[in-house]
Amino acid sequence: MKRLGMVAVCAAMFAAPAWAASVVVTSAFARATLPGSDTGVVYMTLESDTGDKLTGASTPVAVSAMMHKTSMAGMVMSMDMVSAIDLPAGQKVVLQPDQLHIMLEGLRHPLVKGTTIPLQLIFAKSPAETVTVPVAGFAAMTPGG
Ligand SMILES: [Cu+2]
Repeated sequence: MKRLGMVAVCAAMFAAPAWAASVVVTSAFARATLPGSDTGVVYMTLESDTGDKLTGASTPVAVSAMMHKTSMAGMVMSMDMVSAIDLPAGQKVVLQPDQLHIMLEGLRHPLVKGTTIPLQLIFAKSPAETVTVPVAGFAAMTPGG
């Protein structure tokens, strides 16, 4: 009996890192699109206990979902594609207006305030996660905006 107990404990210990490796996603929201626009944007807060990278995203509602970083060069605002977003262990990484964001291009339908869209996030180490992203106002700065 005692030996069986030990086996169970070891199995639990080996299983633990798989749970710890998942990335916690909070405060996700998309902005409602304006008439005629087929481009959307998604923001969220990501936190990994162990350190990870966001390496990609996809959604059935758009042809592509890419990671962008907005930067200012003088008075000119530009967006650069980033291949990955680093998630340092235990640190909250915030994707927010005028900074990092996920750009949805080729929307298959408008994003309407009060609805939700599914977004799959792909990580370097953690298993992919699908989050349900609420659509907020077209100029929202927060999920409730
Ligand atoms: Cu962008």
